[in-house]
Amino acid sequence: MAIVDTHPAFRLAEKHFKNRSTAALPALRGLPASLCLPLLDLARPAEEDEDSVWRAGWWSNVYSSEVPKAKSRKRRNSPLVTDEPARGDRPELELDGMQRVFLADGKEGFVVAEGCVLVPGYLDIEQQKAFLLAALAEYTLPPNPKSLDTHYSLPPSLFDAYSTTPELLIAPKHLELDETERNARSQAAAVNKGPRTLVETAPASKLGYDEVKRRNATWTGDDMSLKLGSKTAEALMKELRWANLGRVYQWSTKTYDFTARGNIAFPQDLEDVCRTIVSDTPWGDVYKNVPEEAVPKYSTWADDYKPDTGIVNYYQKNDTLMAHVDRSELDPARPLVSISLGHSAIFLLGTDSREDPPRPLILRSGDVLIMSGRGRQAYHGVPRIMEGTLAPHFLDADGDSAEMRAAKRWVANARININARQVFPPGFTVNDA
Ligand SMILES: O=C(O)CCC(=O)C(=O)O
Repeated sequence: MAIVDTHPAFRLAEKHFKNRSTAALPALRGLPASLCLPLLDLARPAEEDEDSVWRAGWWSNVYSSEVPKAKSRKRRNSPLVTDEPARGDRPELELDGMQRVFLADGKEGFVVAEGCVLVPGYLDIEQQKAFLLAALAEYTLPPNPKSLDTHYSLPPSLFDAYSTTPELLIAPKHLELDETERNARSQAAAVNKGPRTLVETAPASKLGYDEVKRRNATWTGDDMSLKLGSKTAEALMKELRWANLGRVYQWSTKTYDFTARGNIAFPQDLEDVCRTIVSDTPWGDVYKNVPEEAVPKYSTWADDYKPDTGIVNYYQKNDTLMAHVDRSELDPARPLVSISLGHSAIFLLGTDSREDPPRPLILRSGDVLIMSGRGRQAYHGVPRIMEGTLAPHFLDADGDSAEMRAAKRWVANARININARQVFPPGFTVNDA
């Protein structure tokens, strides 16, 4: 009897790119149309030798967990890259039918899905380094919440400790509990242990401000783990998964915190970059082939787009981000601006149904993807951080500050995504008392 695979197409594509169970890297070409659309690598350099994806053997289909070692120069920062792999031929770039747009600053963008524009290499090398440092050293500082806060009593700057005293031992928060509190929490955890309940994920645009605020009132924070041991600053920096910028997002309820507690300033450097790219994008061209009823009111974005929230995702080489839709913002069509730094990644961009095969894109360091309009309802995810693809400007260089050396040490095995959104439409009065 034939075995029928009942996974939706998006899930099958995720499994394909995630797969580490065999010695071969996942194939990037010749993929069946039932699994995904042809892969796009829009930021690849013209010269093969400058292409870190090709250099790392991604077009060879021959996996080498030890990828190319530089012959003449010791690359302390390329642990994912050692012996020369069989590299294979780079395929021709298939851009047939791909709509190009030109930003006001002359940069070229590609409309990769409805309302979604990828601008390859939007950030130059200096901007990439500055955002790398900001993402690690600044965006992780209080009051910005981050994934480790619930569980560890962190020093004021974890990155500073990683940089200067990596062996510093950091204790888990549960050790601060007295006996009574510990017992109460462990009993509550045992009661809550049953099957996980599905969290209501209705879009905020449908729930409305008042309902979200009502839900905020019931939120008691995430549960601290009662089992963790102490870890070094070095180890914890590698366990960091996210930091929250601006308006606070409550992961367990999938809503923003609309109370005063959730009102945190959004970083100015990030706001500037996001506002510039949104105002420079020719939205009339982006939406020229879209049915009128699906075209958002983009004409004011150049003036009134103002990101007020964001997430920094920190990926180690085996980390993935499963298919999801971001729909907790009150206006579901305003742009979400997403910046890639460090190793390249496979990004899957689908439709509003997980049954449709997604489009795989290679996102390289410096690329910026903007999602808007109905494209904001598209499932997307990151099934693979691509081994061996660190851009050379993240390798050690003479003259690097101690902080930059630490940032490069961290990114040697990692990728960062910084994304920004606008929760409140312009003119919306926030009553966050
Ligand atoms: O890492 C990425 O490029 C995407 C991140 C993302 O989809 C998200 O944070 O919602």
